[in-house]
This record gives sequence, C-alpha cells and structure tokens, in this order.
Amino acid sequence: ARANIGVVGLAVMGSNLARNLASREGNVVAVYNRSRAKTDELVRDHPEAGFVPAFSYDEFAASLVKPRTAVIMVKAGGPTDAVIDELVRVFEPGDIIVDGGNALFSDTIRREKAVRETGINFVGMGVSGGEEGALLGPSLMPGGSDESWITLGPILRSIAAVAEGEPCVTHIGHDGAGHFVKMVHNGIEYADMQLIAEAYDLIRRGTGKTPAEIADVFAEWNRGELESYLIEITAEVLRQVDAETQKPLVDVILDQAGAKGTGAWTVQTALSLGVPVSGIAEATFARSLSSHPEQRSVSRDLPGPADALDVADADAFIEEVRLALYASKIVAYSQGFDEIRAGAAEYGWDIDLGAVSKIWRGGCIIRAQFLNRIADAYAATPDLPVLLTAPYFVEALGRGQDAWRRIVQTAAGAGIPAPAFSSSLAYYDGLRAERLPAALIQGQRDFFGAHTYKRIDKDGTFHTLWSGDRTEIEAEDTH
Ligand code: NBP
Repeated sequence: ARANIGVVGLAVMGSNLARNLASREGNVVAVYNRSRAKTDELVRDHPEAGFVPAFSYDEFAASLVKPRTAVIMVKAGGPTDAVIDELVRVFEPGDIIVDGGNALFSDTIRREKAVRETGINFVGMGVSGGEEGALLGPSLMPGGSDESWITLGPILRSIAAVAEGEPCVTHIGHDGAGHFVKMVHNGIEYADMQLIAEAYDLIRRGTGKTPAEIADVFAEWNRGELESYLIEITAEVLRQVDAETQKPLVDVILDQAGAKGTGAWTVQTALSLGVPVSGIAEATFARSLSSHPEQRSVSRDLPGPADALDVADADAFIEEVRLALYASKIVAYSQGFDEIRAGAAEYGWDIDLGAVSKIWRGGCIIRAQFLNRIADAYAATPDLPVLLTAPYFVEALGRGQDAWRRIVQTAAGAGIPAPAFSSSLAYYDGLRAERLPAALIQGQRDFFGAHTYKRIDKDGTFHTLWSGDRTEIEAEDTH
C-alpha cells in the first residue's frame, strides 16, 4: 500500500480530480473504474501523475495506506450506492469514503447513517466548477464527521481553488450538510443565470442593440459591482458568431433551457422548509416554460400590448437594468442563504454562512466579488436573520429600488417576461410591508375551515361563528 488517496469513477470529473490530486506535493493517487478502459487510458495519457491503477475493489483497497481514503465520482443515485457497497466490503473501520457526486442531501444523510454503523466514515461532498474546476481547483463542500475532516482537510485544501489567498473548502457540517449547500449553490446559479438572461432580453428588445453590442455592456458591467464569472461568460457567449450562418450564436441556439434537477431540488426542499426562494423558483419554472414547445406554439397569438418597447435614452435604460439586476441578485442570494439557515436548523447542522460565501469565491460557477459582501455581512452579524438587511445591501437596494420598479413596470407594460426581476421585487416589498393581506387569508381560513386566528390587540386564539351569529369566541389553537 502506498497511495494516500484513491478515486473511484474515472469519467471526466473523476479523472480530472485524480489528476488534480496527483499534481499536489505528497499525494499518491490510486485509481479505479468499473470498466477497465478508462483506467488504462488515464494511466497511459498521464504518466507524470504516477497513478496506482487498480482493477478490482480488493486491489484498490490494498493499494491505499490507512486510514484508507477514497473519493467516489460516479453517476449519482444507484451507481453511487453500488460503489459504496463495494467499498464498505473492502474497507475497515476508520477508513473514509467520500461521495463527490451530485447526490441529493437526503440520500447522503441515509448513506452516512448506514455506513457509520460499519465504523467507516462517510462524507458527502459537493464539488463545484465542472471539469475545469475538478482539474485546476474546485470549490469543495464536504459534510461528514469531524474525525474524517482531520484526514481530509489538508488533502482538500491542497486541491481546492484559491480565492484571495484562501482555499475554497471548509467543513460545512455533519452528514448531508455539504450536499445541501451544494444544492442551494446550484439553485442560486439558476437564479443568477435567469436574471442575467432577463437583463439581456430587456436591453435587446428595449434598445435594439445587437448581441455583440450587448456583450460590450456585460463586459463593462464586469468591471463593477456585478463582477462575476457568469457576467464574464455572458459577454463571451453574446459575442460568439456562428461559423455556418454568420449570425450571432445566441440567435441560432434553440430557446429551450435544459436542467439536470438541482434547481428543482432546491425549490422542493425550500417548499418543505417553508422558505420562500422565489428567485430560484421563478428561474426553475422559466426553464420549464421554455421547454414546452407544444404550449408555446399554440400560445403565440395570445393578445399582448399594442406598442413595442421603445426606449428614448438607451444608456440610461441600460443603467436602470443594471441596478434592477443587482437588486434582484441580492434578493436571490439572500433567499438562498435563508434556505441554508433553515436547513441547518432543521437538520441540526452548525453551518458558518460567512464561510460558505467565502468558499464560493473561487472555483465555482457563481464566483463573484459580491460574495465578499456576504462574508462581511455575516462577519458583522453571524445570526443575521435576513441577509439583505445588512447595511451594505440596504444601501445597494436603496440605490437601485426606483430603477428596479421602473424596469419591472416597463417589462410588464411591454409584455416582456421578467419573472425573476418581478418576483424578487414582490418579495422585497413583502418583507418591507408593515401589514400583509395575510390577515385576510387568516379570515378566509377561519371562515371555511374554522382554522382560527390571533389578534393584534390581545393574546389567545379566536374563531368567529361565521355560520351562526358571527360573534367571536375564544378557541383552541388549531391553525
Ligand atoms: P457520469 O455522471 O457520467 O458517470 C460516469 C461514471 O460512473 C463512469 O466512471 C462509470 O463507470 C461510473 N458508473 C456508472 Br454510470 N455506474 C456504475 C456502477 N454501477 N458501478 C461503478 N461505476 C459506475 O460522470 P461525470 O460526468 O464525471 O460525473 C461524476 C459525478 O460528478 C456525478 O455524480 C456528477 O453529477 C458529479 N458532478 C459533475 C459535474 C460536471 O460538471 N459534470 C460537476 C460536479 C459534480 P463506467 O466507465 O464503467 O461506465
């Protein structure tokens, strides 16, 4: 045995992660893949890595020094369970199994519980940054036990992306905490992408600028407070010209957005936790709407406003779109962090929200300047109940809100869908409201279901005898 770490699953993510591990001082990496060809190819193409290839799980276990540590990088779901079963068979108490696939956090909780009974440590780890991140430095979100973190910490710190001198990895919390945070990361990514797409659409339809001209706008935005990987690649995509037709590539790409399901998981989980993540939900639903051509084709002739959008001052309009985008983005991130806070409370994880924002500054898709502001906010007030109420964000929202409202009005007036812009604004105004019409909803619930209500002026729970003489009685609290 001479390898200190092993990788199971050598498709694009696993082979890149294995190469990343092998490139760091002190690591000797064992590699195993179900079908032999991938292992042979990786070892042949990368002699510099000094891989220790294994062709059975027994051989893989024998090649690892104790405590054996292996990262699984296979398809999430059944394949992951199959590999875990094999590793549990050949590993011993104290060894560490890390699942770096995109598992649903509740699967990770289940697996951790089952594996822990064997004395083996199981760590569910979110890996962000795609293939390039895996090779050059991902953002890593490991869960699992404190004991496994002692062994894993130095190895993961050595391969993670580095942002402002700090490795983009932290021990998120126990069992499924890492995969939970990775899930919300992906949900925020959906919201951020949708907001950028809405901004592009408004600018294009409002000013008539070409995609290449709008690419310049995004490149300019990338020099300011919106600076981020997603804004940067948006400029690149908009500038791309299709070789075949010489049209902007964005105009020949079919307008149906795909999804692998992590946005839906984020929303489903938020629904069960009772946390509004409207920005993420709208982004997820917008992808669904786009992907129903049969509905869209029969809906094309639905009536819309008479006049198309015609903006008088293009530069002023673009600046207002920028402010609306930034304000909506603050809402989306605030909602995402709220979901992490609620998940931590529900599942008993001690998650440092500031540390989460810091490890997203490098390696991952939502890496951005902006995350420093989130880290600052939690450093000042670790138990901040709503992220967007931190002073910096209050200032930014105050600066942007007039423009944000005008952009949402403009979009509605012109019949341009801006679901994430407008739902974020509605959420913001909902939080701000002194009184919400929820009082009326409680009245309705009491009317048809005797669900009772509380009063603003005295303690207790009340019910109006709606079908009787409509006097109020004190009632049991039944909600
Ligand atoms: P895939 O998700 O395409 O999985 C292919 C790998 O799974 C191959 O090594 C394959 O072995 C192995 N595998 C399967 Br399928 N069934 C197996 C089984 N029953 N037993 C053992 N191995 C099995 O690979 P990927 O795109 O590299 O992604 C790996 C993981 O990383 C996934 O969970 C993915 O969601 C996650 N992830 C991906 C990205 C990304 O950007 N692609 C980013 C972050 C996380 P074979 O060669 O023998 O068929």
